[in-house]
Amino acid sequence: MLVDGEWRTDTREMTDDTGEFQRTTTSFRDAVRDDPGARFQPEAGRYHLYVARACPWAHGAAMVRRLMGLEDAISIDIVDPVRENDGWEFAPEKAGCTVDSILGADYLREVYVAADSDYTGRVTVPVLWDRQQETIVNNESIEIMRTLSRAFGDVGNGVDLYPEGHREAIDNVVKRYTTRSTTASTALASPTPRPLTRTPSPTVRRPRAVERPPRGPAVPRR
Ligand SMILES: N[C@@H](CCC(=O)N[C@@H](CS)C(=O)NCC(=O)O)C(=O)O
Repeated sequence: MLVDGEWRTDTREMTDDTGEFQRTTTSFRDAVRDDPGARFQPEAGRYHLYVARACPWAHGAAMVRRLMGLEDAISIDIVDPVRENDGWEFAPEKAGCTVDSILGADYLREVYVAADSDYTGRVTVPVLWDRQQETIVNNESIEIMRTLSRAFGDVGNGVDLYPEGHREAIDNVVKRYTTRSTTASTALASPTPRPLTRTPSPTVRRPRAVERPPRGPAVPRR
């Protein structure tokens, strides 16, 4: 995480002892509003989304961008899905990943520091960036989803993702999605919260840069 704008690796992960996800407070909590006094006004070409395809929260933001027909209006960059000690990294050489087309950064943390040089907190995806004010509008997925689904009526396809008659059901899903330590798919699939069973998840590693030398002949056992 970043502490006063400096990268630190001696901090805890966002999981508790059982491996459950622990949500921490995010810092950039503004919204794009179609309102003359708003700091962030809806405009095609002004905003940019940073996501990782491995992240369910970022995936939600990317889905709303697409469902609302905002692909041309809101650009997107995709970090390496494997996050290592230096945090989210731009790895355009990998399939499905991109450069940072805004700042040319190597790591997403540089985007956070560009928004706030003293930033303290985790460097998470998704991030909604404003080209005009050169800052992060918001880094909380559910709020980014709301912004994308509500503020860009004249820019996107006008689909209503919050229709009358379904709002209570939607709010209930959102509440569970944001308050329980579940993945979105668990929250959507089960009508009542169910205990999480713990299964060991496979460790994903980068391919080795240098191939191991071939093993020598096996030593026969006695
Ligand atoms: N508050 C965030 C949580 C997002 C989040 O935790 N993203 C994870 C990936 S799924 C992340 O970027 N983790 C990096 C870290 O914790 O250092 C949201 O819902 O937008």
